Amino acid sequence: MTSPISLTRYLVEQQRIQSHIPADLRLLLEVVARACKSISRAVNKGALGDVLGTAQSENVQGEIQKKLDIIANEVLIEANEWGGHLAAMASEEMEGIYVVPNRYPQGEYLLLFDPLDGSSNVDVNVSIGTIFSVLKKPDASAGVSESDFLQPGNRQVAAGYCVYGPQTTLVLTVGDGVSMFTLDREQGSFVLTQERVKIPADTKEFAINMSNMRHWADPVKRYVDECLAGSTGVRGKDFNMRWVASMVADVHRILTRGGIFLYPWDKREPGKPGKLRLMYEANPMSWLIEQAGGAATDGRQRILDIEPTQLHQRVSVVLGSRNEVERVTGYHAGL
Ligand code: AHM
Ligand code: MG
Repeated sequence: MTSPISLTRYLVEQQRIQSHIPADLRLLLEVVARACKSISRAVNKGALGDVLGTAQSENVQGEIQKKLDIIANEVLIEANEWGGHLAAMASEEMEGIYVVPNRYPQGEYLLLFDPLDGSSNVDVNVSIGTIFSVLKKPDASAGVSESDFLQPGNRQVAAGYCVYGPQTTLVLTVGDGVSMFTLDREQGSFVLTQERVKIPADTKEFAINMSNMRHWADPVKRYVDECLAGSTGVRGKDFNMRWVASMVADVHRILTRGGIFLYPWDKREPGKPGKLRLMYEANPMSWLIEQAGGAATDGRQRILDIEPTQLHQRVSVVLGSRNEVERVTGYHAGL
């Protein structure tokens, strides 16, 4: 019988045997995973832990924060600031970057996160998650600034998420495929439960918030209309629809059984490229999807090639099974 492989062992092997990651990055990922365990505990307590409901504050995007948004943000900052592997952090819930305080050594990595994605689902006990992305400081000079974070997603050195659902699952890439780890609560450790995750190129399942249909641009409307027409339409097959309203849960389903996820630009706020954030949501998820053989675009170009100009930049997102994403991207190009 082979013994289960813990996240720690997996990362040591990635470092030592495969030479995929340096020691500092391994430590960083271990600390992020530890923080996710803590967040998972808080999420699990629910009403017993006085963690449900809204806080009396708004984040930089003008969204009302949930208590758990703030708790998760603090857990991630406190866990990561002292280890010596990071120069700074950026979060969906903080206006500016968080530079590692002088009392701790500064490392060469930059950590970005959405501490609790899908937090509108917290109070109704539906899956939510933490999304993270790791970049390297572009140069070895002392000090760190916001502009150091403005690197395209193709420069990420690690990315992942932890979904807090019926199981707590950590999903990770360091550029060598996608691996999944399930939290063993008795042991208190993440255990490798799937390696080399692969998304089928074709699918019969799409995910989009249909209530926005009247606001969509024509290529998106055309794609969804064709899915809805089912076996009697041009696609010649029936489609199923799912929308959890937690990107982590929707992406996790797509990594597990395929599908396409769209959060497109729409006419409600024409000046805004989309709802989701490039640096905390779209980039890490796009890299995971590509590493599993899928594709991710903003409807026109590969998300990972977008040169960011702002930390909290928004973007349209089309990701998942390759052939479907290419179809939607083709419709935007007028094909
Ligand atoms: P959040 O980071 O503030 O939770 O917002 C992001 C979430 C995604 O997880 C999800 O895909 C989307 O917002 C749902 O949006 P909507 O409520 O418009 O369907
Ligand atoms: Mg989010």
